[in-house]
Amino acid sequence: EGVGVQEYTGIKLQVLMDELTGAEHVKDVPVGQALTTPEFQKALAGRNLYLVAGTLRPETMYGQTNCFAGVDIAYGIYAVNDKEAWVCTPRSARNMAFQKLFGEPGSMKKLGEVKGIDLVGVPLKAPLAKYERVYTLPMEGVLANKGTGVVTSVPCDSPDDYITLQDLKKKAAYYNVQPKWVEPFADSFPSIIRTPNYGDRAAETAVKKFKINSQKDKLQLSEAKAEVYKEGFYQGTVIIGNHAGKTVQEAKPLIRDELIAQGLAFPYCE
Ligand code: A2H
Repeated sequence: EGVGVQEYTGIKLQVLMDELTGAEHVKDVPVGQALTTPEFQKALAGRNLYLVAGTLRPETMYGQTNCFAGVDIAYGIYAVNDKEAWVCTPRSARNMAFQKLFGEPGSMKKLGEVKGIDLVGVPLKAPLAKYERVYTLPMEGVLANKGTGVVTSVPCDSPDDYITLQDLKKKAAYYNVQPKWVEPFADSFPSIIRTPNYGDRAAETAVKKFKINSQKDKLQLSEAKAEVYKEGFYQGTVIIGNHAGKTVQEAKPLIRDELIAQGLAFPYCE
């Protein structure tokens, strides 16, 4: 671990609460039950609920296809103000409290708890994503002690996200994951960044180049990640959205600032 401060962007993915109880959902696969209990709804008191994902690549948010949670991770649900509550690890919530994200420095109000497994299938509205709704899916590699413990998935530019989504597409019924939570997204995701050596789908190119077959190929994955990161950051051009044509280095702070100004994201450090 380096000594520097890691500057994340917290991305707010809004839980589509109305849909959790709606007919749209598969009745024999109950979803988000911990979030629909009368007790929790009472504590939530009409606030909008968000899964907050920590990312280092805010400029890729156009390419979000889903959100990842760790099935065994214990998340807390914290009031931000009267209008919002956030789902994240207790560790990150403490950091957020000291970064004054919940009002007075250090102040925190916990409304409830939820295990990652209970978030699988929860529908979300992801900022800048082309899809009206994306779903929460399980990922083995989510670390409880990094970021918020919630990872937003960009298969176009993250080898981890790409291979996990492909794994889930192959493995039907893994943690009750439904095909409709995965299939519409796994191959038809949009391209965000053009690179000279890895094309417009850098993560997919790298996964093939390094012969990665599943999430278990950890060594090749870390090489692929490093390559894609370098390629995108130093040589990438954004090809979507209102900063299309700018280099990644130019566009990144602009897109980040816009997301923050629109209340769709926040700065988070650790
Ligand atoms: B990145 P660093 Cl497009 N567990 O966001 C595992 N991974 C986590 C995490 C956790 N608790 N919290 C965040 N991350 C991921 C986008 C992205 C990311 C792209 C490409 C590369 C990339 C979309 N996922 O990261 O160890 C998040 O994924 C490559 C490293 O603090 C976050 O940024 O450097 C990144 O890891 C933070 O990793």
